[in-house]
Amino acid sequence: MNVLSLKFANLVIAVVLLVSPFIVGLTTSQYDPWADINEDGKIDIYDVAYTARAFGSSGDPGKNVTVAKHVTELHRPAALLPIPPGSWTSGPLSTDGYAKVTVLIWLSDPSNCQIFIYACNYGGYHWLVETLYPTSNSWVKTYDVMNHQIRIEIGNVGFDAVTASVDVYLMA
Ligand SMILES: [Ca+2]
Repeated sequence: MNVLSLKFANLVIAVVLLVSPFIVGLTTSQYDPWADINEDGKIDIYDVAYTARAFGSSGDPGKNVTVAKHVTELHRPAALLPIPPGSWTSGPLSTDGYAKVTVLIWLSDPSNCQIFIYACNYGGYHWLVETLYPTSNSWVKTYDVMNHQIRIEIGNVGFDAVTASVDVYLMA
């Protein structure tokens, strides 16, 4: 066997080893986004080729990470809800596992309303975080999550019903 034949045989063996997992169906393992080098949603030969080109290089393994999908959740305890004279409460809304909570409130007539923001725990205790006297129809504020749950209360000291919308937006 001459040198050319040996080189060809080595090439054939390398190709067979490279493609054999694909031929025998070993590509059904769970998708790992860290192995998806070109971030096209599938692990294939292009990801292997990129790694092969970088073979032998070395350096700092720290990576710059761009988070494309924030973990968020939206609660809407009131959507154009009439609040008669008296008060309305959202009931406790879980904030567990989130870092920030944004409260967005719209009131048809804020002049006779007060907003109370409470932090609550699963033991039934609650703490008044803030009392607000809104001066315009729309009000929004972001808080650091301070306990397991948050509760929003709207007081209406007027003689007529007020329409309210309340959104609670959670972000990890
Ligand atoms: Ca890929």
